[in-house]
Amino acid sequence: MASALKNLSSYDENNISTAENLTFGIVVADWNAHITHALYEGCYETLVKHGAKTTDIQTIQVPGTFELPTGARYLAGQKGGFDAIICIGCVIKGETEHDRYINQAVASGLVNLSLMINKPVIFGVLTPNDEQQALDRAGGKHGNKGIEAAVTAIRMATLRKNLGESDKKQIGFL
Ligand code: DLZ
Repeated sequence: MASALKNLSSYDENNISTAENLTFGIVVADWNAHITHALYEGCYETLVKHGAKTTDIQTIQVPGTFELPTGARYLAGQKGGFDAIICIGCVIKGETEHDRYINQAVASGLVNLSLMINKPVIFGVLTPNDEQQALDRAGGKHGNKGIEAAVTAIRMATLRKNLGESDKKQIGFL
């Protein structure tokens, strides 16, 4: 298995731009809260560690992963918006195919929102086959996916700023 020997959250801490002047919205799903809250802690700590001000981070909670795109849309519509929005959830495979429907809908919803608002919307969603796989990726042997989500948000928000992408509203968009 590709992830067998790899801590998925390893990254070069000295090669990340500062998050000092960036703003972040975080949406956390409450389903599987013991997992998602661990992911959130990893995410939040990483943003702050790289310079984000706690006053520049706004967090909201939604019932389940399926509600992440809607929560992210609400945050995107807040005055001033955010440089990046991070969505955190965990859908554990069960007896039925609910996980496929939720995961596909959420992945599409988040990428569509990102393209619509021209800002990064990060998919910090675990899609494990069982709870152990989730625990392994929420502070366990494969690291913490929340850390990866934070690093991705910083990188993408910085890239966007460096390319001079406009915050101006466009007709039909937010
Ligand atoms: C209904 C449901 C199920 C069965 N499993 C999960 C899950 O593993 N992880 C998760 O985040 N949410 C789950 N949900 C709830 C849905 O995301 C959603 O909140 C409800 O279907 C209501 O729209």
